[in-house]
Amino acid sequence: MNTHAPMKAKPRIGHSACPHDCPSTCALEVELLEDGKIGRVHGARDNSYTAGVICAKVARYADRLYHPDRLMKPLIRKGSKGQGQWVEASWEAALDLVAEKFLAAETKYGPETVWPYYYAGTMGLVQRDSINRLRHAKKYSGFFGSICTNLAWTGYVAATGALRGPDPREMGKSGCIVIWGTNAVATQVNVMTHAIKARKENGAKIAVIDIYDNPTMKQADIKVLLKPGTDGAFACAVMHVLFRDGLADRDYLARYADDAAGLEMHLATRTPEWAAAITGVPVAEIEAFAHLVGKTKNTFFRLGYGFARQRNGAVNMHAATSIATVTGAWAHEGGGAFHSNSGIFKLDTGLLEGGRLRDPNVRFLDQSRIGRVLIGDEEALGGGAPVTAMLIQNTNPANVAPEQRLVKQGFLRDDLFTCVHEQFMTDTAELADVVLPATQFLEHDDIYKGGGHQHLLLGPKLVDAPEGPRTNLYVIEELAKRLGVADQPGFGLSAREHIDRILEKRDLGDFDKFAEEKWADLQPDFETAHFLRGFGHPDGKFRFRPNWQNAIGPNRPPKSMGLQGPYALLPEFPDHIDLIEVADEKHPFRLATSPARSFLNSTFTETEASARKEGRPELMLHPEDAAAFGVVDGDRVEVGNKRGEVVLHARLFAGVRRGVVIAEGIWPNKAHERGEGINVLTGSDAAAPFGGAAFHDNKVWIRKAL
Ligand SMILES: Nc1nc2c(c(=O)[nH]1)N[C@H]1C(S)=C(S)[C@@H](COP(=O)(O)OP(=O)(O)OC[C@H]3O[C@@H](n4cnc5c(=O)[nH]c(N)nc54)[C@H](O)[C@@H]3O)O[C@H]1N2
Ligand SMILES: Nc1nc2c(c(=O)[nH]1)N[C@H]1C(S)=C(S)[C@@H](COP(=O)(O)OP(=O)(O)OC[C@H]3O[C@@H](n4cnc5c(=O)[nH]c(N)nc54)[C@H](O)[C@@H]3O)O[C@H]1N2
Ligand code: SF4
Ligand SMILES: [Mo]
Repeated sequence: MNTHAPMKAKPRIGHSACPHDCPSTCALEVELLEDGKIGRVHGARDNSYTAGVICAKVARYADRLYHPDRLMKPLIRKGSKGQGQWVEASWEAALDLVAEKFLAAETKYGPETVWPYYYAGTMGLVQRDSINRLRHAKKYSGFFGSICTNLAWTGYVAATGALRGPDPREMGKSGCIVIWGTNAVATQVNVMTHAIKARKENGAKIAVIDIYDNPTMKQADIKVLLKPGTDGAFACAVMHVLFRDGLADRDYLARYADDAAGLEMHLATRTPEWAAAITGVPVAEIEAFAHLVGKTKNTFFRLGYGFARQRNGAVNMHAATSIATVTGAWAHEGGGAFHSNSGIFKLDTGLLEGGRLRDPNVRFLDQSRIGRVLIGDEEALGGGAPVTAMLIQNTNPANVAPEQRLVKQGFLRDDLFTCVHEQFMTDTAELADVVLPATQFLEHDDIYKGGGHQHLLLGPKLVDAPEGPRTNLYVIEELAKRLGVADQPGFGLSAREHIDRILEKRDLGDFDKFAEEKWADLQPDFETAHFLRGFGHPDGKFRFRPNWQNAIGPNRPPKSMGLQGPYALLPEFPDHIDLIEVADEKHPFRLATSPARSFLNSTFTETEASARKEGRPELMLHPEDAAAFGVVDGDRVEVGNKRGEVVLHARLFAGVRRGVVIAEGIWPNKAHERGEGINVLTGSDAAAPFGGAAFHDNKVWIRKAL
């Protein structure tokens, strides 16, 4: 007989996937409470990559789902733009107004005047990418998504010819893990799970290469603290030492590389002394690192995005990847260079995205250059019609895009009509004409690909949305009806039907199968993943000499767009190239705008726990640099360059090189004095070879704020 008080019933568990723009794409277990609400969110223990671990911000998802500031009603602007005055409207009335404005704009300037603008606030294929179907059906302006992955992917693919790599779970078996330019503790926590497993179980060494002693470097056995934008120089010197000291795998090179002899000759002058002067890393540390990775053949190079957010980022990514080829690491279990597995999934999303409706003559506009597009810059517009109408989903460009002053100036134009579909009143929503409330991921069906692993995961609807918010798919479908394209292929299907079709085309079953099995592991076999049957280029060889002009890349914009950085300046072999904003007398500091642990881009800035943990917008600077300005901890400092200036609070921090400053997190603009955020300082110029934003590459001046 049970004499104890009745135990509280264990909550039911719903299975899902994290929808956020994070390479970890965690498999989630969501507590479903009896009142229809969610409790805590946990990482799925039986998913071999997530392995039970998720970040703190998603564990507390209830804070975001039931947030009192969540948007609940369609809103139509009253008064002038950005004044914060709205009238509530019915969905019918709001959608009618959007359609009417889009049709009027089209009548005046042609369809390219409408620019659907979206990004990865949700990574769900259905809710994120359905906007493309509407865009193609209506021949609206194209969207070149350059803001995040372009430089990194281009550099990696220039080397390997494919966007995939060794199974990231192999990290657990590596002898050495090099975490390069990714603050994994903050930005993709599962990398740490597997790296630390290797340290515990095999005594593996963890090396971290970054520009400040961030939470990831704090956990490292070997810390390489280099100057921003100098990873190419570091990689060259490491390879120089590998050749010099007999640690290059010459048999592997003969078989798998395009021009090892040429590389060796080129590197003759790229000595550790040469690199030490450029990178700030002492010769002995460069040599020790080279010996470590040269002798530990099963070294796993885990290459992140951050170090590619420099104007020479593609070259640096290519150079870092090259080390694994010189040591022959690829041939070993637990070895090789991994950046992203995005290329393994090969899903046919043609119906979802309206591929067949696409007109190749329609112009493309660059996501990162939205400021210039909106202020009517001829070059950014490709000489075509002005943009006078926008639909924005899952992104917050007034906060996250570079050249923020131009972006805001553009959104404030009276002849621009903007509809923002959002979960919260973001900086961008505040500048809109119509704001539509969006569901959150637990309230709709979708399917997600892992970037940092190999699972395709289902995220089914687990709870009912409150009255008000509607899905992205709903908005696209309702606009399609009003804009006269609802009879085109791909329209009229539910999210579940889209998921069924995508899965069936790849022989992966259907929605119901995934609801049962939760995910599918699509990791290619060992030989393929390690490129043992050859790299992705036609001749199967790794490219030490990439053809930058014709570099292939999953992100390559249409040639007609004419968008290219100064590719002619890119080097023939891995090298250091000063395409970056080199510090000068007027701008003695180099600023990186690195991610904050408790935010995810502009998301979670609204949740109290995250904002409390992050404190306030700060500038981390070396105590000796601070002293030179008479700045003490907590002082207000003004940071500026030709693009503008912002005020931040100084945080003295010895874990950064002199001359380098770090501002963590994309705080809302309104969290700053003057209502202007950190992206006032970042540039939108297209980096070589073909675009991408260099968020961590800014020369700035600093002064004590008055
Ligand atoms: N908590 C949290 N998680 C996130 C995000 C977030 O904002 N917050 N953002 C998400 C998104 S959209 C993405 S794309 C990923 C990105 O995640 P990561 O791949 O980690 O890339 P970043 O966060 O841009 O930068 C990583 C590190 O690179 C460093 N870095 C900057 N310049 C250089 C350089 O020249 N050389 C070297 N070696 N290091 C450099 C930065 O200081 C930072 O510590 O993270 C995702 N996850
Ligand atoms: N200074 C600086 N700027 C940066 C970066 C940096 O490192 N430094 N990183 C850059 C990078 S890598 C990226 S990827 C960008 C990302 O920047 P954003 O694209 O703004 O990224 P998120 O904050 O992930 O998502 C934006 C919005 O999507 C909304 N959202 C989420 N799910 C849904 C949905 O289902 N429907 C709708 N309608 N909305 C939804 C969220 O509420 C959120 O406001 O920022 C870039 N900007
Ligand atoms: S934000 Fe990243 S680490 Fe956190 S739960 Fe989502 S996928 Fe996992
Ligand atoms: Mo990103």
